[in-house]
Amino acid sequence: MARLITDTMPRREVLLTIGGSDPSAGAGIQADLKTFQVLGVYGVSVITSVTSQNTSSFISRFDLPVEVIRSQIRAIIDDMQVALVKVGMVGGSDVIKVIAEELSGLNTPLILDPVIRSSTDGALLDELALEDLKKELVAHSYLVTPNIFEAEKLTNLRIRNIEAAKKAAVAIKKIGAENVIITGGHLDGIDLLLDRDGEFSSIGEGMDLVGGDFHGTGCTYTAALAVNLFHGEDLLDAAIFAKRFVTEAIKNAYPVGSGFLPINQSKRLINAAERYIVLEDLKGAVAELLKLDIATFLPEVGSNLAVAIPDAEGIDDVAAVRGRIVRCGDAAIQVGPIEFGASDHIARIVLALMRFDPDMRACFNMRYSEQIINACSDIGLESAAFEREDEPEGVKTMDWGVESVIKELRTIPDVIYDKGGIGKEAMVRITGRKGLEVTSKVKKIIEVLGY
Ligand code: PXL
Repeated sequence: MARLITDTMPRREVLLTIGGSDPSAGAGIQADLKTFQVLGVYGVSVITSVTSQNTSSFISRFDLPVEVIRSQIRAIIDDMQVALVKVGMVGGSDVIKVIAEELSGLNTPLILDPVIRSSTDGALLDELALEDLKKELVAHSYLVTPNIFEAEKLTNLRIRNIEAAKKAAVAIKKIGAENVIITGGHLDGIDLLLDRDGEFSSIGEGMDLVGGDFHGTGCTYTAALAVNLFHGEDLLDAAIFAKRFVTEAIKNAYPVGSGFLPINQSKRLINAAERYIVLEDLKGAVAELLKLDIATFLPEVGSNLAVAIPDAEGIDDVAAVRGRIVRCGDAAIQVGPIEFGASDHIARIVLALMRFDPDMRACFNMRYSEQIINACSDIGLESAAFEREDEPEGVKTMDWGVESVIKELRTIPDVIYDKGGIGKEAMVRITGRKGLEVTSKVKKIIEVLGY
């Protein structure tokens, strides 16, 4: 029977983000919640302001009545154990004061991302509220994470080099923040940390950093950092992690909207899940194949079943049987384990299929015989052939033959074969969307042939 959640079960702590809503979901509390979720913590949110913005422009801002903000905060803290609070967009002084009041009794570390303008240049903080932000929030923060522009506003200093960034960090610490990170600090994307002991560290040197304008980098950075502090990392390690995380999210930014691309916090997790799903499919499919009486259908060079993840870029994104499936007497045996990068030939065919139809991610090769091709037509599988003789010099047979067939047909047939050439074994290739789809085609073919 399923285990019941009882009153005695210990409850976990949550992370609270207080900030503005971004309907385009690139920044603000949407970015924070995505980051918390993908990094495995339960995030809760209190909305201070409803912005109307998208990837290219900031249209308007509607700050919620302070009593609504107060009521949201109380709803959370009356019910949940909040481990850390991240504060982002606050809008104006009234909101700042309510947040400060409500958090004052909590004894929960505050991480402040002192946002002032959006990437599309919308005002996220009233100019008149800057002093209250410093007095009520910066002064009580465990960590403040301004970018250069925000650090300049907080300190009235011009930051054009590392020395100026250091001075600004010291000035922000004087306001009362325990730790300060100026992001993008010395003009070349490197972050500057000034910690509670007065030690400076640079973060990002040697990393493969990416430039350009994106939507949601600041929010995601600070949210990722908060998660790591929550997990007990020390501040420098948490800041290094956050920098790497946001850099990866930038590299995988979503191609949506007409302006600054929203960054993608989940690519790594999705990628890991896709790889797992492919391995599971392939394990099941290879087990099915080995249950069939397949040995006589294996070519001299052996067979492989290869399956790629969606968006595969190279053979390392394609899983297959290491050492192939080969004939040993009357039996077919799997030589090595199922792994990514285990096939070159069949993996290349899969990549060629995917260039034409990204959903066609699997392929298996078997020995050629006329009976096999006839069997395919008997059971309604479409097949098409290419001639090895037509092969231009210096091309990779696998890619060329398969591509030429697809280009001519303008669709991917179930079966692509060739009758071989001098020193080249004739081959049949069965295509499909998944490993199990390919094996079910193979099964039908060999059943028709009486196996
Ligand atoms: O990235 C800062 C930020 C924070 N909060 C909201 C925002 C932005 C930037 O666009 O819209 C709501």
